[in-house]
Amino acid sequence: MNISPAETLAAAVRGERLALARSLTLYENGELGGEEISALAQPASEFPVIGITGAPGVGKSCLIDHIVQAWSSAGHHVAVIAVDPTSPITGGALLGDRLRMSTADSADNVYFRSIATRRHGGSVPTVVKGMLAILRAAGWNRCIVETVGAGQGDIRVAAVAERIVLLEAPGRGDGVQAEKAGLVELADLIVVNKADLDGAEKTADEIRQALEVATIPTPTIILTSAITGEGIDEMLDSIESLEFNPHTASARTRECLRAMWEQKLLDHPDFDDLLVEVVAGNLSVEAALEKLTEIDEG
Ligand SMILES: Nc1nc2c(ncn2[C@@H]2O[C@H](COP(=O)(O)OP(=O)(O)OP(=O)(O)O)[C@@H](O)[C@H]2O)c(=O)[nH]1
Ligand SMILES: [Mg+2]
Repeated sequence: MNISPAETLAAAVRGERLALARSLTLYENGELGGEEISALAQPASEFPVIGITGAPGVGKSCLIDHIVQAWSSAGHHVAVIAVDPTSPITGGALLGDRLRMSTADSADNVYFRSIATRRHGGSVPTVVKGMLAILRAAGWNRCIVETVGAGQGDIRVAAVAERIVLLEAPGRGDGVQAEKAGLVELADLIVVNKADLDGAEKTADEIRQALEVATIPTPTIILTSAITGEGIDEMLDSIESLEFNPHTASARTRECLRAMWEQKLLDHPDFDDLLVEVVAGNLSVEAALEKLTEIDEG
């Protein structure tokens, strides 16, 4: 009756859905290590992981619902990881997502999972990366990561994806804000949702202008409405043919390296002890950093 984490993972890879849920939880809880995950065979020529990011409420979940429906009816195995910022305030939003996604999740070839950033803090990108590896090894050939695009941490989560779709909506006046957040330079595709509302064209223009000023190669900008269905097919076609872009790839890779570096620092066995020493005044921050980044040549 006692099934080991490794056996559970093996069952997940064989396609057992319950074992998949358990494996993801085991991994989230640190009971399945990075080595086991790295050892998983990843299917070759996989469709890129799509990150969907944008400010709260722009319609990420609604659009993902459309994508999930299209892909699952085309016979793909679609998995969605929703990274939930989970403050007491947005707790309701997660429930909303769950309800909205519930139709999709009941299909055999759709899998929905949310992860709470509250539990993982700075290690969210690493956790999401590991989960994606499990999902892919288990045959989920189309993976989506939904993440709220606001701060630096969110950018790092988005950077875990292999193509990034940045969502905007009219009337938020944050075309420039998104640029400041560094998200625009990661975007392979920009979608202005809520095109059924006034100002969507204006928002698209503002983004174009901001990109021109920043001299960033302008990605395709598409207007959609998750409500009326306008632009959805065009968005689906675009996602289908998102090419590898060296510019966004290097922006993504930079964020991934930063996230991994930070993780490495936090995981250092002496981290807590050094912290105590610095606080006690026995060590400078610089000296602590030097110790943490010393290269082990032994
Ligand atoms: N008018 C209009 N409303 C939309 C559209 N898409 C989504 N909404 C509404 O916008 C609200 C937020 O939609 P969500 O899909 O939950 O947005 P989200 O970006 O996933 O939100 P968070 O996950 O909380 O960041 C909901 O009330 C939707 O009904 C659209 O195209 N037009
Ligand atoms: Mg959402």
